[in-house]
Amino acid sequence: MNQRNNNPNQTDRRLLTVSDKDIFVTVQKALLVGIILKNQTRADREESLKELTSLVKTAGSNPTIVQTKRVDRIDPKTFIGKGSINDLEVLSKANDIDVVIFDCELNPNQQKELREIFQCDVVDRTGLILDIFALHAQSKEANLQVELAMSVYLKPRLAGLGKTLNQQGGGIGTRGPGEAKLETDSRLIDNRINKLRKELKKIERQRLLQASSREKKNTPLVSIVGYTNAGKSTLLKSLTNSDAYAADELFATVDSLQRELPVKDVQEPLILSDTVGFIQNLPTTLIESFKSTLLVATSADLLIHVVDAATAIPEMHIATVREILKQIEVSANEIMVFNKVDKIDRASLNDLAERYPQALFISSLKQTGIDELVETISKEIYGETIKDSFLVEPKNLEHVNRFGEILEVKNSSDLLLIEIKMRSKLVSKLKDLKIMKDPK
Ligand SMILES: Nc1nc2c(ncn2[C@@H]2O[C@H](COP(=O)(O)OP(=O)(O)OP(=O)(O)O)[C@@H](O)[C@H]2O)c(=O)[nH]1
Ligand SMILES: [Mg+2]
Repeated sequence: MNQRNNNPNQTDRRLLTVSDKDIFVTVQKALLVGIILKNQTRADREESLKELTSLVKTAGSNPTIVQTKRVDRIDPKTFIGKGSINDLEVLSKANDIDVVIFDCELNPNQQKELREIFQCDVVDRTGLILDIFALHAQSKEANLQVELAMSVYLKPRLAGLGKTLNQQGGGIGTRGPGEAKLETDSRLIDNRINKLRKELKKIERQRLLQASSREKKNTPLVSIVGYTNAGKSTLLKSLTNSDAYAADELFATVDSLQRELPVKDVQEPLILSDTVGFIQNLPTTLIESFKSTLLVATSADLLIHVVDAATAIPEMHIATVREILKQIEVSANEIMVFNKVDKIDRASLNDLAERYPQALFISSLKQTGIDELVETISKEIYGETIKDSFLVEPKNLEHVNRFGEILEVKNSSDLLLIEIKMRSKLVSKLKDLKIMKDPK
């Protein structure tokens, strides 16, 4: 079963940061700092705060206070500027905050400066996302990839963390995936990064070999992609009756999982894969490290782009996913699928249908729209089901079976005349076998 252990002590073990004080608290009190940039709409702001809150909860901390700060110009020392920092410092002290989390990428110097100001741990968006990936990594491949991404992130920050690491033996970004402790010796971290890169290169080569053997066998690969929490794993489960892990957490899946999907009127199933979700400002170190896992998307013949129909900002989710797909050079066609339609009213559904006329609308949870989706995938890959007649040499009859259902066989001089029900895009494969269309 691909089910996570529900270790009751998990929150005690997995704190965002580790300090003397943390030993006595079960769930850390976090001060969340949302960042308002120029040109952001209200919906953008609200959704990104909701997203930050979910990230913090998924990481196992308690979002005790949520604040937003407007940033018109990035302050080189503190990112948000002195005035805003003073307000937050007061709040942090008054509420006995354990960790301050900024919804932006802080450079190592800013992070060091802010730690000194707040006198507690300061985490940025990248650190937070890496922490969740470390918490959720299951396979050896995902563990190596997360460790690589974390080591690259940690390397320039070691100087700022030095004292904390020596005194307390840990800190944000120092707890690797699983039970592994990250290398925190600045002299050794480069060796570890090189070793991880080599191991991952090996895995990538194996994956490329698998992809080319799949191509040789003509087995199509359909990859489910989309924003995190859109319902990708639930869709894979519902399409293939499999045991994928789905949960109301961000980045519940950080591996890739492949299952067979049978197709009507085609003998061989195609391969359907689920993989890691995307998010706004996904750390580039993660994208680079996850190259081998993301091969399921880069080598796919077709993408199913799952969008949460209930989000207030589908455009942003769609644009984010497309941008990342472009970055990792995915070129396959996509079927856009709005999921969770059971959560929205008819007016919102009509509105989405008008704005996205090519999209399909489903509920993976309530199993609505699933048959239509399977048929759309089948048509995209194999074409429509047709009935046609061909002239076949008797010795080739057994090959024909692989491409469709033979309805009738008649003798025609020294050839056989067959009537077959099959998918239209497979007809060219029959021609490759020199099986000729009946001229009549
Ligand atoms: N109401 C409703 N909830 C759904 C539907 N599909 C998925 N969900 C819920 O949405 C949450 C996320 O589902 P997942 O399948 O884990 O989403 P995912 O896209 O795989 O997420 P990550 O792996 O975290 O990126 C879970 O709580 C699901 O039960 C749906 O059609 N309707
Ligand atoms: Mg998932």
